[in-house]
Amino acid sequence: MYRYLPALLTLLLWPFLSLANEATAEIHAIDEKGVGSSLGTIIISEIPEGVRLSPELHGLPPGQHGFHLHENASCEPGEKDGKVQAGLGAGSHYDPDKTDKHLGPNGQGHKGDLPVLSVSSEGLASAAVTSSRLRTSDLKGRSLVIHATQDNYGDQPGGARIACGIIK
Ligand SMILES: [Cu+2]
Ligand SMILES: [Zn+2]
Repeated sequence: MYRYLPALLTLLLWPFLSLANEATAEIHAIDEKGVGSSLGTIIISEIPEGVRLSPELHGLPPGQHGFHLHENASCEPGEKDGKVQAGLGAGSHYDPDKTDKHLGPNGQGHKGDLPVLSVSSEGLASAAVTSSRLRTSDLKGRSLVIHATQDNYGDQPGGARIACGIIK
């Protein structure tokens, strides 16, 4: 009996163990007035290569969008250059190494730089993206932000912030 105990315990504790490595964010439309309606969820799971972000989103503009992990747990508007703008409460791209460089998911800059999010002509995003530079523990208590336009992993991270969710 006792030799089966470790296996039995693992089996019993498995839901808790796997939950510890999972996180979710409910994504909302945002604008300069605040946080709007829900557009769906992104489920984050830890994989051997890093983390996988699996979106189940609707109501987004078709095309490719800059997509990043931002440092703060907020999707509220903020003021910059004397103008109120959507989602500034999320702060900058997650950058624990203080590189101050936006170089994309395979660069050595911001760890929060994710692969672009692809949205279908129907406005749906369902293709998962992965990051090899993050673990689930980096993501909890921060936010995911979707931008209006494409990210060139250089001087154009994607323009205005159009959708955002706090990771729990
Ligand atoms: Cu961003
Ligand atoms: Zn960046």
